[in-house]
Parts: sequence; structure tokens; C-alpha cells
Amino acid sequence: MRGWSLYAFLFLFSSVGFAVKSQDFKTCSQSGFCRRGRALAERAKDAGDAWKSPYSVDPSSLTVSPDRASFMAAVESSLYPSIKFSLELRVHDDGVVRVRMDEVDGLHKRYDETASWVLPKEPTISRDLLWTANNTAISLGYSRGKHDDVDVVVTYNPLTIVMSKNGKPQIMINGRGLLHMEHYRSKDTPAVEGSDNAQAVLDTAGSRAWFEGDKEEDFWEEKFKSWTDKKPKGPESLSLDIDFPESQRLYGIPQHATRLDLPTTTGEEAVYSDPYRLYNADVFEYSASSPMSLYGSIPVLYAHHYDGTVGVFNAIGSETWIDVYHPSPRSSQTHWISESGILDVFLLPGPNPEDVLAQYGRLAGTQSLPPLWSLGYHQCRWNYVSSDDIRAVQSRFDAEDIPLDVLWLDIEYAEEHKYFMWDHKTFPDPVDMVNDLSAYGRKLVAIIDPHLKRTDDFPVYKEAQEKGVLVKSKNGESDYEGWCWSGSSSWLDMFNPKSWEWWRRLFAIDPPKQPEGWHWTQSTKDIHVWNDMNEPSIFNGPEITMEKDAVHYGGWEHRDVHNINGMLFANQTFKALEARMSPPERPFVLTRSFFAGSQRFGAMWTGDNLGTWEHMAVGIKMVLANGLGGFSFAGSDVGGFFGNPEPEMLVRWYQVGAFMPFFRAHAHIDTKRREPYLLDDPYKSIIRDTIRLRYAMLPVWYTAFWKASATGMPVLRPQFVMFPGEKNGFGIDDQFYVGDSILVKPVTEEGADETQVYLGEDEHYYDYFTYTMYRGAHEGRLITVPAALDQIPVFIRGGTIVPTRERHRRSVSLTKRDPFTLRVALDHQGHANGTLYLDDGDSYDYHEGGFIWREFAAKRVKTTITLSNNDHGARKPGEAVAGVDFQTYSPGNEFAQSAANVRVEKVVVLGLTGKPVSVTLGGVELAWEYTPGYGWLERQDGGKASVLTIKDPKVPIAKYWEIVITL
Ligand code: NBV
Repeated sequence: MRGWSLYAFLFLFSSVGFAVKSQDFKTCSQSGFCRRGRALAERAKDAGDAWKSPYSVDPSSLTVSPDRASFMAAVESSLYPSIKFSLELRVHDDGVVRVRMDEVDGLHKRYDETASWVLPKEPTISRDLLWTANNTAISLGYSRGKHDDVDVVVTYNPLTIVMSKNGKPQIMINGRGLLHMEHYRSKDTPAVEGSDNAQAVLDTAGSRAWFEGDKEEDFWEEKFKSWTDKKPKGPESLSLDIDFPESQRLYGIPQHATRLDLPTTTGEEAVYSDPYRLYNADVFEYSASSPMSLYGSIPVLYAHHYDGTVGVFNAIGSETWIDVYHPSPRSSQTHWISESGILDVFLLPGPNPEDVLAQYGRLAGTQSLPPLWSLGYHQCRWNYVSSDDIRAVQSRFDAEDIPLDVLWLDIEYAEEHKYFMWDHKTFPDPVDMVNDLSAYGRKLVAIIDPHLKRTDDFPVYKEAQEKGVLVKSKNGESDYEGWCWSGSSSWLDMFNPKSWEWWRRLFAIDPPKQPEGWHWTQSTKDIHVWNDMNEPSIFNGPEITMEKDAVHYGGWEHRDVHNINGMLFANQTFKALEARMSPPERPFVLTRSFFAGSQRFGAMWTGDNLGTWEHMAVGIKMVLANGLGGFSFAGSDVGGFFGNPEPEMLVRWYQVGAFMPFFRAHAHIDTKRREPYLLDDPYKSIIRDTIRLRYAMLPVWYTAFWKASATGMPVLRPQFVMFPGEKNGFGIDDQFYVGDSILVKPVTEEGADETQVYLGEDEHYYDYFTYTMYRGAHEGRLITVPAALDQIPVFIRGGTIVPTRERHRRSVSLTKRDPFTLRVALDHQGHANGTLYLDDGDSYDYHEGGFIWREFAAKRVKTTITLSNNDHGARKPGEAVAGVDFQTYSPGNEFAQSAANVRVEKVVVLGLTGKPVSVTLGGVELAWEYTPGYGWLERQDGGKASVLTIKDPKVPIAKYWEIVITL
């Protein structure tokens, strides 16, 4: 065994008991700047009211911009009077306030480009501001619009920034005086400026030592295990307190394996002893409850109470730790400690979850609308070992009538882990193999990792080296070298714009003309890509990642951009795949590492989870948190990456997976094969039904994805997002809504045959399968429902209309002409509404209005219920629908015409109060049948709803019609 593979082997299999090797990762106390930041907070706490932030604004420096959308001011710290900082406040037209602070003429430049990687475009600036300045503060109010009850006040001394609503502070920056931007200094500068008065300064209350501590530990060099981080620029960390005096719960800052409403990390009753860490890392066998870093970071946080929601997005790409505390049941405090970078924080005024998520979506961009096929079922394992293996797996799925859309290839397809290059011994005919999948409308996803084997017979590495697009080692002298699957490797530096065009060319399907070079010849448009290990994961690096003093394009140290790094790799892969086709088709890229902005380019998964019930459960919370971070297209390895799940666990895991936005089974190379067809019945049949259910519900999923891409509303909606005013539901994170109509409570407990479901509104809920009715309550109610192994607790929310496609097909593309079923679940007044978004699933024609957008409505007037299928033309003038671009949309567009023959084949109306006298379309009686049961007038918990089934009314999905039910 060669050196590197032995290393990899040991790395992989050295842990028998599947437990995170926490000693491989830093705790806050092992990280110099985090320790300093926490110590600062401790001193502030001990000092109580005597504590005063040394930072203040020089009022004479204040200038409001001519367009009145921003102001600039000079800031200084009384501890270092000669060091100057600049503060800028800018207000966007949706009320978001951006706060930036940087060191002026520092010894080095601080990294200030994080936001430029996140924001797809410069936000529009507000024109409706009122600024008022006096001796102590400058305040701004919004002269009109949604936020006319909001104001922002910047006090000069000490510097605080407070966003209030109706005079009540909602977001407070530096209210606790923990703001500290460690300025750049040189090693030989005396500890205290002006050596004669050093003692005097240190002795005075409010002195530097009082504020900063008197040790310079880890300022210039820091050790962790066998690594030494030489810090060429010295200390440069940023500490910032952001408090939410009116908020009870905090959500966000993915990715962590923890509850959705974030448990505390400080205070006597702290749930975790360390802050939440954002430092993208390959945390192998991670714990199912921990504030430790994982593969991705999204520094957005929401603070919620029943009468309002606000948020902050902290655009920082360096390692960041966040302490969370609730000083009272109704207020929240956070303390952010980052290693480097400027202060660039966006305050999101809300006032409710939907608004705050939309505000974040406008900043960072929303979830890209995925190709429809990628919402089907994905079958992966490490590894399918040959083209014949791939063909055999596909045919077993077909033989067992289990739908499948995507087969995956992990790293072993590539010769010596030189990605793009097929191992011809095992994959002699890759294009034919992919074509065999394409024949059924299926795709292949192949892995491409960012480590490039340093060998002359790997053209990708050679070209990258020649072009100078590899990350450099410290001092920027040579290409960085580390160890990964491919042995001695170098890493692409996607911060270098020169890499982008080149990377695009590698994926070109037709031989690219200019410039000359290598490209992936044995490829087809049906190969999509999986970017793994992009944190980056480096076997022999500190914390299994890159040394912080490695150098990126522009001379930036890796420490400045670490959390952004993985995103750029996947984003460029997405753009490369998009460019393969003209006109472009929607690509699919799965990324393990991510940052704010990744959502615009694909999907993520929760990495190497364990095949345990705890991991099954926490995966749901992680996916929900990711959705709040704007990145809805998320899922966990179904079955768990490590371990060999028993059939019961595997079945439950499929039931979870079928309700995750990204639905993929995956397994470690060391596990037994566990494709669903290998199971015995009843397990196999239950999984088949579960996957079929996913396919039937694709219209619901796709509509929810469209909504997410149009508005920022997550595909999976947590309880507090659905019912922001219902406080008993704020902690609920083991159930969720798909879009706004389907409530799911996946079972993640062994041996369960029933479970409890929380209903947070006074409304009927109908069991999706049995039509059993339950009734919630305003303050929330727990109901107990059956949940045997073949039962998934799925409910239709009363008042919604759910479109599905119920023909059994092998893959998504074969469903495209299939008829629809509509389930109409009447609310407690006998009404219901629903929406459907549909397009060709592959192209970008929807940008030009090439889609179908329908609103279904069931309206009751006395004893008549009229069920109609409307387009926007039927809406009242002026009634807008967020996200629908009615500028370009016309119900008669080409795509809608192509679907003219797609019909509704069944309508099921739940909860009528009695047998109809007639059910007509244009005055003509339709074929229908009625099963008596409970109706919308009755409160029911466990009785069956009445069911009216209208058989094949032959009405088009894309045209207006009206069915009249007379009772
Ligand atoms: O490429 C192999 C695996 C992959 O299957 C898994 O999904 C990734 O999260 N990869 C990690 C490398 C190392 C796994 C021990």
C-alpha cells in the first residue's frame, strides 16, 4: 500500500465506534481569537454597569450622502486614539440596513469582499429616509412604506446601533460593549502606545488591559496539535455583540447538528459549553447534538417573538464563533467572534418570518429552481464499481417497479482519483452507460472533488498549474500541496477569475474550439456533478483542512476566505454545466461545503451522517435550518452514510427522505449493499410506495421550489414560519410543512406505532391516506395518530387544494404528460385554495414566461361549492402574487399550449357536509361517488371525512373551468 492510501485507510477506518474525533477540531479555548473574544465578554459581565465600550463616533465627521441613503462617520477607540475606523450605514429600499466598519489606513487591508461573493447584485438604495442628528446620536426613520414604524439610532459615545420598532429596540449592536476590531499592528510595536504612559494606561479603569486583557497570547503564532499557524499579519479579530431585546427565540446560522431554535451556549444553564462555530470542516462522524462546525456556514440569524421577527446577516467569510444566551425568557443575546475581515452586517427589519426570509433572499439570492428530475429519487453509494454495475442497478429498479431518476458515481470511477478521467478497466464505455440511463430519462451524477493529483499525466492538474490557478502555499511562493484521495494534491483557487473560463471549458461537450486544451470528452449532457470535500478537506491539514496561511488570488490568506472557498468551487461547476448547452439547461450540482449564496447554484446534503435514529432525527432539523439560511435544496444520506441499518430503520429513513427536498440514498464503501430492491417484503413494498408517493407529490414539491426561488420562502416550512404568532409551536422542529399545504411528521423512533402531531391552528387536518379528520387549536394541540411502519403521518391542511400525479412511472420525465388529481381539503368554513406551478422542468424558458401558473379555489356560498381553476387573469386587478412575473407570463404561452391536453383525471373533495345533489361542469352532470363521513361543520378528532370523488371530469389543468357542487 502506498503511503497516501495507507494514510487514507487509517484515517477512514481507525474509529470503530463511530464517534466524532473531537480532539481533531478546536474548541473555543484552543482558538486564540475566540478565547480572547469570550474573555472580553466575561470581563464585561463582571464589570456590570461600569463597562463602557471604548468605541465612539466623531460627530464632526458625519456626512450624509447626497442621495440621503447612507452616512459615513469616523470611529475611534479610546484605547488606541491614533487608530481610525470608518463607519458606514446604508439603507436598502426594502428597509434592510447595512452597517460597515473598517480600519482606515491600517497596516494591512482587511478582507472586505465577502458580501461581493454573496450578493448577486447591489441592492437598491432607499429614497424615503429621514435623518435627524443631534449632539448624541443620529437617527433615521423611514418616511413611508412598510417600515414607517421602524427607526435606526446610532449613538456616538459609546457607539451603539439600534434598530427599533414603535420605539422598542429590536436589534442592538454593541449594546453590551463587546465590539472590538483588533487593529493591525507590527510585532515590535510596544504593547501600549506611547511607552512613557504605558503603566498609566494599564492602571486606569477603562484601560486597554481592562478591556482587552493583558496577555498577547496567540497574537503572532498559534499552535494546534502538530500545526503552527504563523500569522503574518498578527491579530485581526472582530468581536461584536448583537442583541435582540424583544425576541424569545433564535434560529439560523446553519450548519450545526442541533435543534432548530438554537440552544444556549453561555450562562449557568447553557446547553452547550462552546459557541456555535462556523468554520467549514470535514467533521467526520459528527455528533447528533453539538455546536461544532460542520461542512457549511451561513451566517444569517433570525430572532423571533410572537409579535415580530427580525434578522441579521453577517457577511464574514473567516472562522466565526457565536455565543447565544437568553437573559430573560423574552430576550436574546448573541456574541459573534470572527478571526478576520471587516464588519459588514445587514439588519433585516422583518416584521414577520415571511418578510425577513424575503429580505435575506433579496440580499443573497434565492434557491435556484432545480431541474424537475432532480426532485426524483437518487440512488448513490460509494461505489458503483463498473458500468455493468450501474446498468444492473438500473434494471433491478425497473424489475421491481421502483421509480428512479439518478444514479451516482463516487470517487472510484476515476482512474487514481484523477477526476474526469474514467477508470477504463471498470468503466470501459462511459458514454454508452450514460446513454442507457438517458433512454429512460435518467441522469448520472459523477463526483468531482477539488483536490487535483499532482502528476503530469493528469491534464486538469497540468493545465491548472500552468495557468497559475492553484492555491499557493504560505508567502505565495509555490503551489500549495496537501494529501487527499488522490495522494499528493493541489487545490484549485476559484477566487482567481482566470480559473472560471478554463473550468467551463473542461465540461464542454462538443470539442471546444478556442482556446485549445483538454476537456472531458467522454461526457454527455446527462452527466451532472457532485462536489465533495470542498471545505476543503485535506487529510494532513490542521482540523482536516487547509492551513490558514495558504494564499489565494489577490494575496488573501486562506483564513480570510475559508468559509467562502467551498461555495466558489460548486458555483463555478454549476456555471460550467450550464454553459454546456445553448440555450442553457438547468444543471444539478450537489455540494458538501457551502456559504451564503450557495443556494443560487444547486443542492447540499448534510454530509457523513451515521445510520442511527438520532442522526435520522437531527437531519430533519438541519434541513429546516438550512431552508432558513435560504438553501432549501437539502437532504441527508438516506440510510445513514456509516453503518448497516436494520430494515425498520431503512424504511423509516426512506419515509424521512421522501419528504426532504433532496432525496438520495447513500452509503459508505464499507457498508453492505442496501438498495431498496434487496430488502424482503414488507420492507421493499413500503419503500416502493414511499418513493412512489414522492413522485405523486412532485407537483407540490415543484410548486414549493418555485415559490422558494421566487420569494425566499423555504420549501420546508417550520412551525414558527407557518404560525409566527403561535408561541407554543416555536420549539417544534420534528414536523414541518411542504409548501403551505402538507404537514409531515416523520417517525424517527424505533418500534413506534403511533406518534404525536402538533396542530398550531384552529383548523381541520386530513390524513393524506385515510382522510381521517383532526382539529387543531389557536394555541396549538397535540393529537395522537397511528404510525405503524407502513404509515407516514402526512396531513392535508384544511383550506388547501393539493395537486398530484398518481400514475406509476419509472422516472420523472415520463410523468410530464400525466394527468392530475386534485385533493380539495375544505376548511372549517367550507373553502379551499391551492396553487400549481409547472414548466418544462429543464430549460430557462420560465424566465420568459414559459410556465403554467394556476390558482385553484373552492368557494362555498350557502350550499353550493364552486371549484375553479384560475389563471392570474381571473384575479382582481391589483392583486399581486409574489414572485409571479406577470410582465412576461401569459396563460397562453408555448409551454402551456404544449400541455393543453394534460387533464385533471380525478377530484377528491374532503369534508362536505352531506351527499351532493349534483356535481356539474357547464351544467352537465359529472360521474361521481360519495362516501359519507364528517364534514367541515363538525369538529373531529379521529373520524373519517366524507369523500366526494369526481371521476375523470376531463378538464384541462392549464385552462379555466368551474365545477359546481350543489348540496
Ligand atoms: O467520496 C467518498 C465520500 C463520499 O461518499 C461521502 O458522501 C462524502 O461525504 N467522501 C465524503 C470522502 C470521505 C468519506 C470518508
